[in-house]
Amino acid sequence: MTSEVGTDLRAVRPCFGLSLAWGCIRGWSKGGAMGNVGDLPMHSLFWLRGRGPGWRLGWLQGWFFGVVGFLGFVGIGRAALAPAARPNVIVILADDMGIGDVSSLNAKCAWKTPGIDRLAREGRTFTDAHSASGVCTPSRYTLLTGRYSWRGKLKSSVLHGYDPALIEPGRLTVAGFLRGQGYATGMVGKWHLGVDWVRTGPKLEEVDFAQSFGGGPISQGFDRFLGISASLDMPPFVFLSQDRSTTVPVDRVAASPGPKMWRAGVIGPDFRHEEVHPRFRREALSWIESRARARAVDGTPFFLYLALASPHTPTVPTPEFVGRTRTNPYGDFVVQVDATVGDILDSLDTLGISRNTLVVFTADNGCSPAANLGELRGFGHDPSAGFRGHKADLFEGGHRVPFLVRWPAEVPAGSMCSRLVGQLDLLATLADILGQRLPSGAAEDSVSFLPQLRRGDRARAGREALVHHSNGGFFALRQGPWKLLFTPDSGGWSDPKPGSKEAARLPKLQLYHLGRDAAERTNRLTDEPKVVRAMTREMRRILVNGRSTPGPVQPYANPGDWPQADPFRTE
Ligand SMILES: [Ca+2]
Repeated sequence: MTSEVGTDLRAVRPCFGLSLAWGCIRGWSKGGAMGNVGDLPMHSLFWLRGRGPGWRLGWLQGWFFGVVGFLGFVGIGRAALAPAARPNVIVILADDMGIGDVSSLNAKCAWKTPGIDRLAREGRTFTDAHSASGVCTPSRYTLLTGRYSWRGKLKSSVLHGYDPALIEPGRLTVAGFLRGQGYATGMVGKWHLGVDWVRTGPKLEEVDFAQSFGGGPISQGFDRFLGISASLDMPPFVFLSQDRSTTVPVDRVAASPGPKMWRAGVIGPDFRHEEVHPRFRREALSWIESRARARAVDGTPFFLYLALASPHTPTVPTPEFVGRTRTNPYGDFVVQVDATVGDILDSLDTLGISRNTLVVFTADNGCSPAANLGELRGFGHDPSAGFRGHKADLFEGGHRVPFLVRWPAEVPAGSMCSRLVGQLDLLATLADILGQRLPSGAAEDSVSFLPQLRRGDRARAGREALVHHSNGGFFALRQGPWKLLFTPDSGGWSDPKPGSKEAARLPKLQLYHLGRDAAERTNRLTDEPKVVRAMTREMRRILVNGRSTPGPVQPYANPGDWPQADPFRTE
């Protein structure tokens, strides 16, 4: 398999080379008669006046082909030699997995993750990388659009399986952008961004599953989709293929208790929760193989967004993984996720496309309490690796996630980066890789981390601030080592919870210096009033401008009832 960089461009380079050679010969043979080539070009037209038409035509042809040939030879040569040209892109997104669940990121991890660790060994590990939210839907919106989810209509919490589409029609997504660049785009897994079902009545489940739906992956830039509408614990329990359900569910399944927790709802005849992860794995491997073979023939690169529904609840590792970690079902399920990462890397090797395939592994938010954190502590395991809090929170455990990138053609193996990056930076980064400018109304909060991919901490350009968002719709701003939480509490599910008596006794804001206090224990609010004022101003600027990157102010959903944003909407 040879589908590496620039193959198609190299094929045309000899044409320009021939043009250059012919132009040189033709131009020199005619120009030589001038006796003084150095007179050109200022005097050339004047000098040509005394010559016959045939001579002039030959002379001009020579220079024309010479110049075109030279520019083509140099330009195409540069493009062909730039390994950044059109890598395949695979983004693997785990669901509810902590930074401490990866053995290369946590010396005390209670299990080994050889698949993800291979990415660390062969690529770059980002240690200060974040999902945009502590929960699924807003995190996924932001990853795909490069725009903070809270600028859209969802101001807190998540969608469910029957909710309408969240991504605005016409908004550029990573998939839409790459498709526009000639990529084949595929998604396998959990969408969780709403679809516009054909409804048969006002009740939640009154959906015509025989009809196609709008607003899903196929409407948002993906050529191919196989997956589920929301989390694996949320009905409807049906597989979706392209823009329709693969079956019409007629049965109902009762709610299941944890750790195999799912809600009651309709279920398709071909749907078993335990078989969802294996099916996503098979589908991803099969699509990668078919696209790799297609690229070898037609040069079309591919983008795969593999949005796993695991290790989120229901915690259903398949029999070969049950008991593997000797911890609990969550640990076994994490190891199954890791094995899938390893299988994908192996398949890239087999297909001969590892070198120019950019692979990202990350998670949509931190570990959930549903993993049974107390039980894991008994095994010496902390899914947040010492950071405070967990899924849903503004604390680091909510959104500081594993983020590893392997791209052998461009990224040094075994490298680290401690600079601040976010999943929302994917779109700007891919545009940067492809040398494209994004429209001003797209990816309003996305900053390229290509400099960090190449140079790590030595890179000059990079993200300077990042907004965090919680399940409760609360905000925090990160800037340099400082993190300002605009709440007295976690903003999510860990203590102190929003609205709790404990929170009511605390200062309204929390300021932490993550460089000295990564565990967010000492509130520096009263010590650093200037930092608090400056960061509050910055948060306001980011909100009211409708964007955080340079460019014209952009519209955003700014309803009257948005109490979490009130401190930033008024002077
Ligand atoms: Ca999640």
